[in-house]
Amino acid sequence: MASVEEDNVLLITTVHPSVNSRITYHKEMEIRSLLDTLGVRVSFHIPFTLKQENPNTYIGPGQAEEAARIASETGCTAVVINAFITPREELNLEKILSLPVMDRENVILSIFMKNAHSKEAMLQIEKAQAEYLRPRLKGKTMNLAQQRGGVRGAKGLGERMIELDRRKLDRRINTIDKELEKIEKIRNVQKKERRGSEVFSFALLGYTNAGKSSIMNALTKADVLVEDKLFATLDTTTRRLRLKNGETVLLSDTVGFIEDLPHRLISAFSSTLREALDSSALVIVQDLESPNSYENFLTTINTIKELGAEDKIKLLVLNKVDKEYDDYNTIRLKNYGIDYVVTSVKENIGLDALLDKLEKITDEKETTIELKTPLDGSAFSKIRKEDAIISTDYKEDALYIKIRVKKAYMAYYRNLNQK
Ligand SMILES: Nc1nc2c(ncn2[C@@H]2O[C@H](COP(=O)(O)OP(=O)(O)OP(=O)(O)O)[C@@H](O)[C@H]2O)c(=O)[nH]1
Ligand SMILES: [Mg+2]
Repeated sequence: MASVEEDNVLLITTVHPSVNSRITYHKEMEIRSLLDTLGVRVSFHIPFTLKQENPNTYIGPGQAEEAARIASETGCTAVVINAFITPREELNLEKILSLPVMDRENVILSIFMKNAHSKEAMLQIEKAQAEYLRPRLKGKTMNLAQQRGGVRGAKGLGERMIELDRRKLDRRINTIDKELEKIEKIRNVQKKERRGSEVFSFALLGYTNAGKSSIMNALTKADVLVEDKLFATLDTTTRRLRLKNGETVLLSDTVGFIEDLPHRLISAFSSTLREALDSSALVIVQDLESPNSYENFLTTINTIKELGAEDKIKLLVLNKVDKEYDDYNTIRLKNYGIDYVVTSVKENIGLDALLDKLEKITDEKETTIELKTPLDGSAFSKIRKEDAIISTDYKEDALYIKIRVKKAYMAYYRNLNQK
């Protein structure tokens, strides 16, 4: 079995001539960090300029030949390409290179597989992997598939699935779907119970490695795994958080986003993500440290849109202010139009201000209150014009008025209640 030291990977990145060098550099750093998370060692990197994708080999045939030559000269045992390539392109490249080829989706799937702990996350990732592998089974020789084991983390993908044929894969996907349905049913019951209690809930969302779990731990004393690795968190964890005004809210930490998150994964994890997005408000965490902090933030915003949650109340947390950061990106983040707070979990900066903001958001939330008032209707003049009367009900003992009020005014209205 291959060890980390033996991994000897040729990394191919492709650059469109119009893309600026800062973004190109960031993308290279990101795939390197993804591979680092997998424990894969890159020994050689080729950046190819690519105007247009070749339908047979993704990169140009001449580039594929050049990569084959370099791979053989440097003794590489596998090739990673930082792009989503089709099964056909992959197969053709493997033939030219005589080495297993792993694309960006395979890298991300392998990280998810490595980091999944709960039964649900494991089922979700197994389904995504089975779907990824299904069109790739044809034409793969057993030998090549076994060689995939040469790339760490891809091992599971090659070894566990290869002896399965397509029909068996389909049956497995079916069984997984049923198991996931069962889990979702339980989740829906829990959700209903939570809704009934009208507890305000916040979801921490954002680019991977931004510090979501660190914030969760700092605010709730939860013991969620924090790691300087991408996709450390795959399961949603929810904890109670007591605000300074005494109110208890819920805070959820969940899976991070990345640019070009495989669609298969978004749909495999959609129920987990939806649960988070069902919260009353979204707390978007973005680290300032990344040279592409603004683009990363836009990826989060777009993923939230894709999941249909763009209308939720949002708060932006700009984390890791203790690190060096890019001024231009930071100004753009602050001017985006979402209320923000600047924090450092490491240096304990801004966490108190964050709690204040969360409190303010819960205060803005509207709720329904029923007042018991004197029958003479004198209470009407005391109802603020901003608050909507939903119903009035004259009963023998009192006039009952239902109104929608902001939480912040609950105490004011409670005082109007007839004793
Ligand atoms: N310097 C600095 N490091 C931080 C800060 N907050 C978090 N980190 C570090 O950043 C890394 C990632 O933190 P996590 O809390 O795991 O990030 P996450 O957003 O939950 O990441 P995923 O679950 O992988 O998506 C860890 O090494 C943390 O210790 C901060 O304010 N300053
Ligand atoms: Mg996390």
